[in-house]
Amino acid sequence: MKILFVYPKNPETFWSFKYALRFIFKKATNPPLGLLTVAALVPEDWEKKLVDMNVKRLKDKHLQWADFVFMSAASIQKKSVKEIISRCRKLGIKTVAGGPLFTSTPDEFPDVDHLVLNEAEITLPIFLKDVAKGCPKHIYTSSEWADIKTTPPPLWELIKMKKYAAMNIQYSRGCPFDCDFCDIPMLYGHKTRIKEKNQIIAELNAIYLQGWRGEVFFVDDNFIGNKKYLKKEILPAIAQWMIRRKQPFSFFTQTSVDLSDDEEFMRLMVQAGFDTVFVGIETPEEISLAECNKIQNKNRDMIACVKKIQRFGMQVQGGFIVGFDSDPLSIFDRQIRFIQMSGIVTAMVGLLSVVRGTKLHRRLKKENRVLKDDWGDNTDCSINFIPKMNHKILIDGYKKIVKTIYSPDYYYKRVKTFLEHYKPSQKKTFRFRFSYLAAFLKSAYLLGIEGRERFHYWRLCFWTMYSHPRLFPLAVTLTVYGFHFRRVFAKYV
Ligand code: B12
Ligand code: SF4
Repeated sequence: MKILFVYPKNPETFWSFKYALRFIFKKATNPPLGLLTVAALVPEDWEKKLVDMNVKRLKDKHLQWADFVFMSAASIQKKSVKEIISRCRKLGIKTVAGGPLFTSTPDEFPDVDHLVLNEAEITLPIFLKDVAKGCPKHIYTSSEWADIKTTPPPLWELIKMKKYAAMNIQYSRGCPFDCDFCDIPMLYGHKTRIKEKNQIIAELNAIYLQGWRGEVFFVDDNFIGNKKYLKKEILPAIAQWMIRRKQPFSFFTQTSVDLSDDEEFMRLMVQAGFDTVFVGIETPEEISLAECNKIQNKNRDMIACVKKIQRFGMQVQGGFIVGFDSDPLSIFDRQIRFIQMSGIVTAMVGLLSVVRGTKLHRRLKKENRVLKDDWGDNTDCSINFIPKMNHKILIDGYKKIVKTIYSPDYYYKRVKTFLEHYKPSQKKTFRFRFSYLAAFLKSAYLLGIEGRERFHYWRLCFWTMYSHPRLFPLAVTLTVYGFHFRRVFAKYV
């Protein structure tokens, strides 16, 4: 049997980093870990190929080679998914689809031959048995959660690692919190399910032996959902592995803000090689936090929490939302002030989006306020529900936030605020690579000569070289990120 794994195209968005990737000669941010995991669950003796459409073109000859095309996708890839399905139908090739997009909205894909939903560890073996019997069904679902201690390591050999900016690894699935706008509890459950220490070390080894050096993203929904085993086993084991392998990776992940409450845990993370965390801040407005049930952010000085994490050696990236029913008219200026003061350089500000399977969706559906399904991009200045605030005021306020915080003046000031506060681990040594030099030269030309931010760019470069020379590569990286963010938002504001 021949299986072609296809990962659909991502549009140009905040997280696509499309304009930044060009500086480092990469095609995409991350490989499709879901598909690589599914590939490892398919019988070993079946032939397998993978086309990630963010890296190369999907040709008809690729499709014609296959007996089945296996697709994985998130909502943002819907347009590309529809195109793949119609191409497969025209060519008479059977499609099998799974992953968050299909699990959340299966009814939107009647043309897929086999919808193998929820977690492949549970549903795929049943589908494969039916294929062997010659009677595969249209849809497979499950209400159970997989034990990821038995999940096999991803089939890395199906991709060319050098096309990507970072590799992925997953330690846990699920999140104990219950924010009303988030579909993680529906997709991956409330209980944090974890892998064993040996699995994680084996996965790190596999990535290392495949030749990867550089960033590795722990793609957990909330890395600190189950801290006990991390503290006792996983983080010390990773730290030792990193020493043995001479620090080949740097790690980043997603956590809730209560990370800042546990100093020992932050120290262990930094010792293991973590240097960046993404934190869902959402809003500095207490009543909006209460409205969306983001209890872990309530009644705390979030700027102090962010600064503490930075001081312990981790850059904080943040997610922010406007559009809650409780948001006052002052929310736009408050968000700008918060973001500037916190030194969160990568501030992903989005409009509230109502996603199927969430508590928010159920509430707004009852109130007849849901206009359509969400499409994944919460930065394109449109919304899929009727807001409490006047629609124009909300959209104009949103545009004001992103226009302000990504303007060269505010952006470069924020980078400086962050670098002044950030205390990277002493272990972190800079390894020279030609791609860095090329990226610097490219940035010097595009931002330092052609860009309208040229004055800010050189001022930051000289200031960093003089006062924080170790942070110079990071400063240049952040200038490149800024270039990407400005380009992405330029379409809308
Ligand atoms: C890493 C990640 C990213 C990375 C990289 C994406 C990539 N190429 O991998 C980055 C940071 C770029 C990113 C960005 C975004 N992401 Co994202 N991301 C994730 C995250 C945290 C991990 C993905 C992963 O690797 N999972 C590990 C694998 C093993 O899990 P899995 O993919 O679910 O696969 C399992 C099953 O789904 C199933 N399965 C999957 N595929 C298939 C295929 C077949 C054939 C079968 C049978 C089964 C199957 O079996 C697998 C094993 O159990 C997920 C959350 C999550 N826990 O998965 C969100 C998630 C996928 N992202 C999401 C979103 C919304 C986004 C953004 C749109 C956010 C934004 N507002 O901008 C952007 C889009 C950016 C863009 N590209 O344009 C949503 C998608 C929701 C949905 N219903 O579709 C998720 C689920 C998180 C969430 N709920 O908020 N993301
Ligand atoms: S903490 Fe993050 S992952 Fe967990 S429910 Fe809230 S938004 Fe979702």
